[in-house]
Amino acid sequence: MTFTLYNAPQSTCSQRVRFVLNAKGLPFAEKKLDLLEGDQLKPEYLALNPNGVVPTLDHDGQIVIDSTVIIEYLDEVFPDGANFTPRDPVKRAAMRSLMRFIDEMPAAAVRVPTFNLAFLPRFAAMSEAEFLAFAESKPLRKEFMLAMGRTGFPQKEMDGALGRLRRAYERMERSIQDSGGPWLLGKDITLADVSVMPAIVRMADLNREGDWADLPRVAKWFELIRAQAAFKPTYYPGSLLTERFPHLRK
Ligand SMILES: N[C@@H](CCC(=O)N[C@@H](CS)C(=O)NCC(=O)O)C(=O)O
Repeated sequence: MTFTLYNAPQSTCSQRVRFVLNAKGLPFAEKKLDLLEGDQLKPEYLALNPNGVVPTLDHDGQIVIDSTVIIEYLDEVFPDGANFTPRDPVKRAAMRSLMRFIDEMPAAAVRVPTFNLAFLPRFAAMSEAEFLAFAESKPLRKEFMLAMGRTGFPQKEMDGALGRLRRAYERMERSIQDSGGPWLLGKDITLADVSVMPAIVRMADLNREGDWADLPRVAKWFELIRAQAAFKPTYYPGSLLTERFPHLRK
């Protein structure tokens, strides 16, 4: 049984999959793509993942794409040991609903500050023609790139993203409270916790931990997930944006 994970150290979607593989003790080879260099848009990669994004998992030659699909797949195929899916169908449905919410809200919103703060200098250094060609070649994110442009998202867009993130922190707080915590759905960690983890780590990395300082359950949740044995190998050196882009350090 072999796993190859096509991913990027700082990619939030990749971090979900690394966490689950590490928690389950499943060894995997990593193929690291440089997303700013466009490795994800090369024909050989697009043949594996036509969306032109990471992560992609190769499990004994079978290709699985999309981080939430991959982590659900891993829990189905390797249910023993660390398991992140509730047995109760009602609870499982609640977990999946939260995962959809997470993909639509915090996971999508976090791209705005990420691109504006970290990646923009790379795009600003391109000529307009180079930038347009790069944006055009993205199967999933062409319009996102064009909306950002080489000068970045306007403040209104940044504020909107931070507002959506804030509503996600509030949803987390309520979910932890209603379920009895300390995890989003109660006493056991689930794939919903794993799904939201990278967005929270990213915002803390961008020096925005204060955004949930008034939400004690989220703060406690963040401490707890960082204390998980799988956390450190997932966030190996080079996984934080501030490590690659020192200008973000405050
Ligand atoms: N829904 C996809 C989204 C994947 C995604 O957006 N990946 C980002 C990194 S976290 C990426 O590869 N971006 C490259 C690009 O925008 O060109 C998943 O969860 O796997």
